[in-house]
Amino acid sequence: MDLNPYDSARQDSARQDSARHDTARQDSASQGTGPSAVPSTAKILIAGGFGVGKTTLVGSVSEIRPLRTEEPLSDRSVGIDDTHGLSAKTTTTVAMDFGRISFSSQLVLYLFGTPGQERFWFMWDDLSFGAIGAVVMADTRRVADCFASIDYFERNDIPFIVAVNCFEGAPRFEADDIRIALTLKPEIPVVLCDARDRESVKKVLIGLARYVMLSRSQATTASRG
Ligand SMILES: Nc1nc2c(ncn2[C@@H]2O[C@H](COP(=O)(O)OP(=O)(O)OP(=O)(O)O)[C@@H](O)[C@H]2O)c(=O)[nH]1
Ligand SMILES: [Mg+2]
Repeated sequence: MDLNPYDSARQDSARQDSARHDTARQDSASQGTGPSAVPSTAKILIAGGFGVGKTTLVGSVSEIRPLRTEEPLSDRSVGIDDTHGLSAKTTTTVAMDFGRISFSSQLVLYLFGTPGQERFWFMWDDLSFGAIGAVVMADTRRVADCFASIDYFERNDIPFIVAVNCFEGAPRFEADDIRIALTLKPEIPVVLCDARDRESVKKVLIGLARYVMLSRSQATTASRG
């Protein structure tokens, strides 16, 4: 496991951010397109219960080699970590995942995958610092596992969408049925995805970006009275 991965990821991302902004400024200067061509960067959290596919999602969409902090599931986790339906799962995230994706030159998302197990939840406040929004992943075989993430983002006023990771053999439901099962507000998007598929994950992230922009513009309108 990398030592202090959060710090190193922050330093890496700050360095990359700075380099990218410089490049973008040079590009926009050379094209004469002005400061509006500088890409916006945003931090996104990928959350959800144990083994729902957070690390897989970050890895399948990241354009850089993702930072992972995986440790083997040992005998000590028997009876604690429910691996039902996850026979291929041999490791678990103990700190975070980190990846990056650019949508054209205008929007760069930094993806922070959270650890799924309760014993690592003390890190969530640090991980969520500065995040503009979150994807809460759900597995229909264990829907209740995402309640803790939903509660956390509702409590902290962080906009989120729900992405159902469609494992083979898991029951299929319509997005509306899942929204009801999770007692979500009607405006919160629920999307079905395959965490292993880059295009599918990109649609999830675009859905979140749209929802965050909509939430912000509604909040601005409301505050103007
Ligand atoms: N069949 C199938 N397997 C998947 C899918 N997504 C993830 N997996 C597998 O499911 C297991 C769990 O995936 P992870 O990405 O490690 O889950 P996680 O949410 O990061 O797990 P923790 O960090 O331990 O909470 C792995 O063995 C993946 O290969 C999927 O969409 N379909
Ligand atoms: Mg993980």
